[in-house]
Amino acid sequence: MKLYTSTFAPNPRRVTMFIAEKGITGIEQVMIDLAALENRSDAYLAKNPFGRVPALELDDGRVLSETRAICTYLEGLQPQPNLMGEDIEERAFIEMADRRVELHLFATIANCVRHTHPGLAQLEQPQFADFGASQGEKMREAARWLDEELGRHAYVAGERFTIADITAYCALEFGRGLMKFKPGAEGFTHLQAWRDRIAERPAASRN
Ligand SMILES: N[C@@H](CCC(=O)N[C@@H](CS)C(=O)NCC(=O)O)C(=O)O
Repeated sequence: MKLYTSTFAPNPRRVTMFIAEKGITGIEQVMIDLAALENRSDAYLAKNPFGRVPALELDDGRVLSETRAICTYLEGLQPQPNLMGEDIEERAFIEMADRRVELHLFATIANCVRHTHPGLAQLEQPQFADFGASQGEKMREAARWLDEELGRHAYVAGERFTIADITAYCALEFGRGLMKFKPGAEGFTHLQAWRDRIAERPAASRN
């Protein structure tokens, strides 16, 4: 299998962190240079018509895109350590947490960066600076929600590490780099403590 990925991009990082947590080996990584718009080349668009990374090319040539779908596939290939839920009930609650994080935290950080950062201008046209700024405010609402959640339990979806922690961590790291968002500095102490704990996991280092 081949994973089409890109340095510093948060969605590919979700997959590489998922792979590292599971200890999966043998997936070749193919770097797509977003700055050079390699993702908009005909060759890459033939693999993923939306021109986004990550994408996982299976050994039979089919290409799977969408981060969560790739993780679902990898979880099925190598079920342990389990990151997406052991039974239907746990799977549903982890999916709820993961989707909430993706839709309310990850997406608002991505939109804020894509619409306000000059470095993203060639990927996001047109950029709407006001929309980007308002997404930054909505991100703080999601951060407040997550901070409260993490005051009640140790991990995003409950008492154990799951895919929802990976999604939240990769979102916050992207926000830390490009929005200079530091949860602790804005009063989100549970979120900061959780982030610092996750950062110590070997899989959290760039892989
Ligand atoms: N919904 C997709 C989003 C993937 C995505 O937006 N990837 C970004 C990098 S983090 C990308 O490829 N950007 C290139 C572009 O905007 O042209 C997923 O879950 O994988």
